[in-house]
Amino acid sequence: MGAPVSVHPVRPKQDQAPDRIRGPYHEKHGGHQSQADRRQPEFTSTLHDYLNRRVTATRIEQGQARLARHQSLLDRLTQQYGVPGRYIIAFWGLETHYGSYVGKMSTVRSLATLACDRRRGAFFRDQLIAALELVDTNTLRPEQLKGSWAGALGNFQFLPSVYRDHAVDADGDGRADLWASFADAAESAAAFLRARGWVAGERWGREVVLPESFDFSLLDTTRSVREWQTLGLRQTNQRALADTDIEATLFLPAGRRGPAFLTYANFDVIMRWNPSRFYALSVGHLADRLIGAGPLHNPPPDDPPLRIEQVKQIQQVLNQQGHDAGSVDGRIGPATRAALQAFQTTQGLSADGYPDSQTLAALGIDRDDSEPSTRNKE
Ligand SMILES: [Ca+2]
Repeated sequence: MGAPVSVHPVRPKQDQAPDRIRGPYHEKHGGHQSQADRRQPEFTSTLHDYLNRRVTATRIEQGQARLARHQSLLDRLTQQYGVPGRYIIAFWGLETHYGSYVGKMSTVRSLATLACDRRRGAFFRDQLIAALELVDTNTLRPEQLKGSWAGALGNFQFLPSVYRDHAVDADGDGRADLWASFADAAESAAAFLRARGWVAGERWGREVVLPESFDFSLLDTTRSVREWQTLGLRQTNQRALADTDIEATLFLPAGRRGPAFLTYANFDVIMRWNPSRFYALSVGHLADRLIGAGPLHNPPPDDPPLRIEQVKQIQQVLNQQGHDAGSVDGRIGPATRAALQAFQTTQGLSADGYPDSQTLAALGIDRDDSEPSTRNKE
């Protein structure tokens, strides 16, 4: 066994995670599985579009109703696993819109096809074996092996190995049924999160505001909340941060014009479910909204998304100029952000590591090319 498997372990580790492995959405759009899997997205997604598609008024409203409906079960899970119910409901809402889209494709067929993939075949072969084990041990009936085109199962879209290792029979009927039994599904999600290190009594993180003049070299660094307070960070209502030694990382996913977040250990636990920081922000923000928090104080700017090809150009130019942006892969991850910061510093620009129009112009990259003709706005 290698590294512990996350619920969606095959997502690229980056901020702008395209939905390449999400079953229900792809099925809805009728994509043939292996084509959908191999298709490279043309555009990166912006935090603005990513959050607006996921943390919608409907999802908040329906989540609040479910949080109330399942309160006693969720209270028990909080006691037992340390994971508050709002997070369980937020994962449920984001994974399958509260059980509305669990997928109907044959898991065996999906995984057998993916097992032939050159890059990730071994991973999906393991998942196929895990799926067959679930039947062999009578955990599942063969006809239950239906889900997304990527083989994810049930209300929380567990991969078969996660189902095998973490599914719980909460209602005591002898089977862990992650479709029909919400108690089983919710307790399994809580058990998975605890197994991946969920810290009871801590939140995922919070939005903060930065002081007027801020040293952007502190981005992506980790220090105690008390130190961040000394450095001038405040709650969005300008109140002081908690006087605590809890370690927090400063994250500016959309540059200085967008929201700033301090993320705590549980943010990393959410990323062990799905290794995308945008996804983790969606879970945390939706969970907050379910208990009455308002929209983000600094909403992310509605910038046009960059083409993957443009990100590659950015990386090439940065590398040519001696700023190490890492491999030219079209993904803006930590190395590219750090290289952008170094470049911005040499240009006298605000070094927030975000490719805004000024930075793109300084890099000699034409922003106008990035405006898609039929941008999908919701
Ligand atoms: Ca059960």
